[in-house]
Amino acid sequence: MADPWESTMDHAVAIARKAGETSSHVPVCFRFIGEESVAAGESCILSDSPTWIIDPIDGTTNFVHTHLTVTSTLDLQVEFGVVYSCIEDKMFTARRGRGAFCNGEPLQVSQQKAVEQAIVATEFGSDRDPEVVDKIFQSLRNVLCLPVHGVRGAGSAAMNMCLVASGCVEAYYEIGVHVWDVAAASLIVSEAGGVLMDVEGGEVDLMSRRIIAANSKTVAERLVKTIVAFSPPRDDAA
Ligand code: LIP
Repeated sequence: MADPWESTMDHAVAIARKAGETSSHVPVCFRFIGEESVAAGESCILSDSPTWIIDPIDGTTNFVHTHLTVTSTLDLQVEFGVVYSCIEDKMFTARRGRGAFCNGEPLQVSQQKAVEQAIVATEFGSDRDPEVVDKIFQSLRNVLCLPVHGVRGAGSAAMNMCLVASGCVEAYYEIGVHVWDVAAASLIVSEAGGVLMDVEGGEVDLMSRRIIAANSKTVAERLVKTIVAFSPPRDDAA
């Protein structure tokens, strides 16, 4: 079996070389966006330079409490995405147009489109503002009462999205995530046949901190009608 990590790195190097060729031998400059660098005051703005979007640990609360799932996520301008579930030793990878894999095995989203039969994943996030918490609970109540078959949460945005890609859950939504939580897994979901949507419908914007990842447009659109939308400050706000 091909080593997905090795081919991912080969691809990164190929992109860097190509960028170098087309820029009159100006050295390629990789940029980084990460939870820790942004917390330290660095920019979260995407440019034309190849950019690694990195979250060393997604699911920090799980990690601190020695709970189940902890993931590391990497992404390069959504050309490819890597999510590593270190507790389970599962490496999720995707390259644009080349499919999504878990430990080298192809991933496919669930074919279940009846929302009443769906498992929906979500998280409570980290914002403890009572007004925000109220909206999160209103959405949760609405989703439960659709009704859906069940609601789950892995404690990691990236892991929830990999569960969508694996066909274990039909959808995941959250308002309050960051670009480094979801960028890599967004490609894994779409390469596994899933769809990404904003919580008010339309195209997802990874800097907007709002996301629906679903197995189908049908399920995503049912969630759009159900979620109480709000807009946290964008990741790329100046
Ligand atoms: C967290 C996510 C979690 C989400 C939080 C937060 P962290 O990331 O994994 O699912 O609810 O909003 O973004 O802080 O563990 O990297």
